[in-house]
Amino acid sequence: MADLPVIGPEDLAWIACLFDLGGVVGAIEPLGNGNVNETYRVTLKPPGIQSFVLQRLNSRVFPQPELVMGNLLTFSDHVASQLANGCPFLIDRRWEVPRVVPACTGGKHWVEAAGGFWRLTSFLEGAQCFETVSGLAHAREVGLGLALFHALISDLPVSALDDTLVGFHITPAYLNQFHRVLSEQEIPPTPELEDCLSFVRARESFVSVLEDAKAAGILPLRPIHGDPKINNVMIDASTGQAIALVDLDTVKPGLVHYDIGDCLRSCCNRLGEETKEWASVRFDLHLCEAVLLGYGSVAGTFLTQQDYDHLFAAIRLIPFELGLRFLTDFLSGNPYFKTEHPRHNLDRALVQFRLTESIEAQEVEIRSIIKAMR
Ligand code: GN1
Ligand code: MG
Repeated sequence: MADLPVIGPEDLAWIACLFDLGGVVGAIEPLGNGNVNETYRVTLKPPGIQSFVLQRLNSRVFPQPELVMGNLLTFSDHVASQLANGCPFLIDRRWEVPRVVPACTGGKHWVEAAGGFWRLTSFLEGAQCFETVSGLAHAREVGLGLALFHALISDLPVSALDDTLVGFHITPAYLNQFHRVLSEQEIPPTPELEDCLSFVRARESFVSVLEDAKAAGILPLRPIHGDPKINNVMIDASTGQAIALVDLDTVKPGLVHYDIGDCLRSCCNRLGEETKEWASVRFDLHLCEAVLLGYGSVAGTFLTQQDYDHLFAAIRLIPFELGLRFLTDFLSGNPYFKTEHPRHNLDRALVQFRLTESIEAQEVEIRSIIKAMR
């Protein structure tokens, strides 16, 4: 990722104090391993009362961060009123939305400080997230959690949300960007890079499958999460139930197919997206079945026949798209995703392409799981 100003612990403490914390800052530690934003957990003194998530939004990725905050507030208000009115799916279930904490001055929910755009939300206590799925029950909860998330915003008009990340999940646009970068760069060829390039070339005609259906009015725009990977689904530590989806920067209009594809590419890869064993990556059908049955147990209320008809395409497309995004970033010198070493994004692309191949090889089985979820 291109350089943003480095922030020290003292800067973090005074930035946190610009928000209405209702207490004194005790500790601030890095949280999670997001590829785009910077995230910290802020704990108050004495510990154990309440903690918060402090984030610096990556303004190179989100050029209009105030619109991201606008979407977040619209989304939170909508879900809060759904919860207050009693949602039939949530009888006997805990469901939460992180609270967006106002800044102390200026009547806003963010601050611009130390060269960055910062916001603070409540940390969900008593809940955990995971980098890989622990088993079938967990997978089912992740699918169910995504469907609850979609159900709670299915009546929020997309016109209420801004497009905060133009081109996000528009695979043909990523392919165009890939071609542009490829024509401008001269990266020394390696067998792995050559494999990736031919992998992409062999699938070019398929990349517009969801966008074509959207343009034809077959698939409707809906409010979506945008990034419902496994570690964004919070699980209650005592019940094992999904209780929230976090990382809400990409809540905006889109296709639920992007979310379903993203959730499955993340959950059904038991080795995780950061594995170095890319040749061993497989798409796990048992986990896929558990996620889709969990999703389908709620989503029957809003999915149409056409939605079901495009699910397999989405499951295949989104890992391919992410591999293409990683590959393009590698070819461009890694300006977008944070990396730990120069070929990190190439390794990540190999994982997603291997997963795509495994999905293609199991098309018949995946289609029959989709049939059974209705
Ligand atoms: C990015 O930053 P993080 O890890 O929450 C990316 C997602 C990718 C994901 C892959 C805004 O999410 O689209 O699926 O990396 N977010 C954005 O791990 O591009
Ligand atoms: Mg994210």
